[in-house]
Amino acid sequence: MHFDIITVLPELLSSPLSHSIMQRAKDKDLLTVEIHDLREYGLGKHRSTDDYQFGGGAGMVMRCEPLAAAIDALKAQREYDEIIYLTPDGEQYKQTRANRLSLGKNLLLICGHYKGIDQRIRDEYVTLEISIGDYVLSGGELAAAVLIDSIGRLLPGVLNDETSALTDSFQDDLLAPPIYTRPAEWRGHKVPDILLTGNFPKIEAWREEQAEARTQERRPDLLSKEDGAHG
Ligand code: 6GU
Repeated sequence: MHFDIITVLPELLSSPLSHSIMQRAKDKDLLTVEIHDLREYGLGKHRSTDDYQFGGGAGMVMRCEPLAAAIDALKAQREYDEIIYLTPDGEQYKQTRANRLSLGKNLLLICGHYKGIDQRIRDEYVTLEISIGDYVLSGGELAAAVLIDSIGRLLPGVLNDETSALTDSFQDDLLAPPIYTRPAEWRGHKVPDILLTGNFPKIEAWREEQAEARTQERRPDLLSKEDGAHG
């Protein structure tokens, strides 16, 4: 899968995507990420990419022309499954969306800064708008990294048995159960006996029960979802 990212802060994106699972996905060529500096399409001597808002108001807006030039250049090279704008007023990002996006081939991510991008770019090019939660970030870059990580780890061959996505929280609308490793007793706290029995059907049943209890306790909204696995 290939990601193109348009940003005014390319440095912010390279590091989070260069470790662990993401780096392995890239090394195996299962995931390719190209970061495009919007400044290269900026206007005039100063390569300007933003301007004041029409109608007044605090904060700068990212101009149409540099964004359009960057997007057009990329669209000439690739067919995109989605052109995504990362924005706090977008659709709230969920595992189901990550699952669906992971089936695509090419995604273009547009990171906004300042107050955001001119509405006309959204109208003209953007096919999907995503928010990663109800709080405001200074720009879309960290949100783009969240998308790439959450989608990248779902690509066939990226995870192994040890890191399998099938048992993740949210994958079946349940939070993950508690997990333990050695030692079997630490500061007087024992690992639940069931996990030491080797009785795998019983262990699986216990995990399911724990996952449901934890979800009931912390995220009851997941259990009452109409379209969820638990009705
Ligand atoms: Cl996608 N962008 C920004 N700037 N802030 C956010 C966000 C995105 N999602 C939540 N807050």
